[in-house]
This record gives sequence, C-alpha cells and structure tokens, in this order.
Amino acid sequence: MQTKKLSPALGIEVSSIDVTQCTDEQFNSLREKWNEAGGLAVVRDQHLTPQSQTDFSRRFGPLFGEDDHFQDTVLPYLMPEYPTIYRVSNKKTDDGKALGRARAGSYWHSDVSFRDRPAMASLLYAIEIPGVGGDTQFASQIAAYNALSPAMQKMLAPLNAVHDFRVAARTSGSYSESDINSGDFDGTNRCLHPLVITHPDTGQSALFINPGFTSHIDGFESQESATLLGFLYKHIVQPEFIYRHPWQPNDLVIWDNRATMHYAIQDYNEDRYLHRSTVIAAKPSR
Ligand SMILES: O=C(O)CCC(=O)C(=O)O
Repeated sequence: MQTKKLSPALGIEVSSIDVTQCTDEQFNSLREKWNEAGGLAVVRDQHLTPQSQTDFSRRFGPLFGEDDHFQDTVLPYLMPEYPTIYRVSNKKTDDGKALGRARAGSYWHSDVSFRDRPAMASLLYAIEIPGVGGDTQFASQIAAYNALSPAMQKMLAPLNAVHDFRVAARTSGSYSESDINSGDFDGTNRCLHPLVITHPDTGQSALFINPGFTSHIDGFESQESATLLGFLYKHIVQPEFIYRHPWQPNDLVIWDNRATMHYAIQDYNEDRYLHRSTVIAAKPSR
C-alpha cells in the first residue's frame, strides 16, 4: 500500500491495494492513515461489486440499509437488491425514471447529521464520471476548529446545535417535491448534537455543524444563532481547509463525517454514476 498526501489540511491518496482482499493488518493500517489524514482517503483503481463494497464498508462498522437501519431520506435511490448501496447519479432508466439522486449534496454537509446516530464513514465508489467537472470538495472540520482562537473555542465548547433534514430539503435547491418522502419530516430526522465534538479514535476536536442540515444553536435567539452560525459557516469553508477531488473512474473515496464536510459541485451535464455505502456512527459527544 502506498500513500501520498493530497493537501496540507486533509486527505491521502492510497494506491497499490485491493480493498476486497486486504488483511486485517492492511485494513488497520489504512484506517490509521485515514485518521491521520483528517478522515479522507482516495483509494485508486478499485473494482467493486455492490456486494464487495458492502463487505469492505462493514469493516468500519454497521451500515445504513442493514438490520432496519434505513436512511429513509434516500429510500428511492437504494439498490433494490442491495439496500446498503445508495446510488448518486443524474442517469435515468430507459423508461425515464431516476436511477439515483441527481444533484445529491450540492451544499456543504456532513452525511445524515440530522440523526442521533449520524454517518461515520461514507464510501463513495465512482463508476461513471464526466470528462470534466463533477468534482467534490471536502473541508476539514478539525483544521477549522484548530484555527479558531482559544477564547472562541471556549465559548463554543458547551453549545449544542439542532440538525434537521428540513433545512436542506427546503433551502438547498437540491430536492424537488417528489424527492421528499412523507416520513422525512416526522421527527426522526431532527436531533441535537454538540457543536464541538471529540473524535472517538483520535481525541481531536472538530466543529460539528453544517449549512446543509444545521438549523440553529439550541437556546439562542434566532438572530443570535444566525449571526454565530453565519460567522462559523464563512470560517469553515476557507480554502486552507479544503481539498477538491477531481474524480477518476474506479476511485473509492472514504470520508469521515465526524471530521469533514463535503460539497458535490454541479457543473456538468454528462452522465455521472456512483455507489455510496454509509457506516453508522455512535452518537457524537464532546
Ligand atoms: O456526488 C458526490 O460527489 C457526493 C454526493 C454527496 O454529497 C453524498 O453522497 O453525500
């Protein structure tokens, strides 16, 4: 296994490994390097079936789509035979039905942060990629936290924020009415998380808010919340904290939603088709 740093803030490129064949020792080493790189790894040249992607992803922990843990906001886009695989795509079937969610994630977010147990790792495997465009940006929420003054860090430490799927569903422009299921707003997709969390593997602090799903800071008046979140949202997407990934077919990108946010850039018309499997985290804590 070879690794190369992708940006100062986060990310490693990993090559010379077949994730479907890796030993426990190789897997542990990959996971350690992933943590050291701020929770972002681009594993090149993988050849994954829905089954082998599911099997590999399960090595990180339990998956959405198994044992009744469904991510109900993406139900129509799960592979019928593999509910652990969520299709991210602008492609349509021959009879004109959406094959996956088009324009998925074209806003800064951390996957499933609106659940008590949000996403831990997301593993996105590129099958079809436009000739140009369709990059994904990743921002380190550890680097963003570390760049705040000690006084600001201290002020943020005891705060909690409400996360709600409604925020992206209503404001991002990514969802049409037909994308939204009746159960999406039934209360299971809304929860409270600490605004600063401690990464359970590395002990590092990270900001845990995102414009896609965070609705407000608990206990604040709405103007107070909007002003503080407005400052933080500007702070957390500074170029110094970002790696922009230009996809190649057969890339498997693994990100840690407890340490990063991401934004899928919608600047293409060609076909784009990817499979995402998503590991369930424990409830984040400070
Ligand atoms: O399409 C992408 O590059 C990322 C999609 C996304 O935001 C997600 O799967 O959460």
